[in-house]
Amino acid sequence: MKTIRSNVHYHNGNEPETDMYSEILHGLRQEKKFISPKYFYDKKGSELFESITMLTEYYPTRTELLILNKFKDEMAHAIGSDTALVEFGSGSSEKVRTLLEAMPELKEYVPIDISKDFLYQSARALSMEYPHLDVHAVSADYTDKFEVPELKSKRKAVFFPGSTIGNFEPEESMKFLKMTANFLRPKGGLLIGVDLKKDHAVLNAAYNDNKGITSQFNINLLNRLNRELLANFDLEKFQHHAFYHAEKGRIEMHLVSLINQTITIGNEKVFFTEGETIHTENSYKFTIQEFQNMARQCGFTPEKVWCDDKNWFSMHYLVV
Ligand code: AVJ
Repeated sequence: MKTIRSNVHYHNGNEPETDMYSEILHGLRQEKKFISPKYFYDKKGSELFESITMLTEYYPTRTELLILNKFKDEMAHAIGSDTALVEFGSGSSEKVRTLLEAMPELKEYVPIDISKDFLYQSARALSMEYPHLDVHAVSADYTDKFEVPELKSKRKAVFFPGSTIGNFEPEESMKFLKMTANFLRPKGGLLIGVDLKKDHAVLNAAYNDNKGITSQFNINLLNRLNRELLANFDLEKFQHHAFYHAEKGRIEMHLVSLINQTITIGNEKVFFTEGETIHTENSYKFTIQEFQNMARQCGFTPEKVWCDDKNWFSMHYLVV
């Protein structure tokens, strides 16, 4: 029998730290109730997000792909050869394919994601399309400490598209950037997608689409809690609310309770007054200067930034 050497390898980067029930209950016990946006992405939530990316009003995904496509050769050149490409939150590894087209000599790709099954399936598919690429799939929460396997390439570049950094609080962004700089040292770069400040009407429309998909995406979170944590939210009694908060430079998403109500979650009760909200997401927007200044404070040197013609979205290449 002939032995076939597979070019996909699986690694455990770290173990999930938090327990969903206690984390969510903790948020709902606060004066201002909140739930982390990471909980949006169950199967249905991931599908709804996919639909959001195709909406006319939701410009970020489409614009980022446009920038990637237009400047992929310059990006590949900035990253350089003999560099391993490490993607944080790789999901289906769809966006990286554009970059891979411009990097035919790339030897190693390291997708990191928290949803293990989906990661392994996507990594295997990709490894079959790129037989000369070593794919090291690492299941980990990349916002925590994690291990990656020993790599052959001289340096690493982290690919972090999607403006996911917008979901982090300013201090979390700083911590994340510092951790990433440490991960890349002694030498390496970060290619990151960052959504930009712009006309408030454009921002507001992107999170209040006509078809109500973003509303469904927000409300699906309650559906998930009902199913996975044995809660009894009445989905009709909460309403999607999203707006741009100019002073804070962020889109806020909330679920507004339409009446006074008590909900049960596991064995616990949570009371809502009419009009009270669960804050479910912040999506920070930056100017190019703001983002570069923050990155500098965390040990990066901005090397290059690419934008679309309207300056709605940016992709930065920063080095350590
Ligand atoms: C995936 C965090 C980039 O903030 O635009 C889309 C999530 N929320 N519509 C964003 C989201 C509502 C999205 N990110």
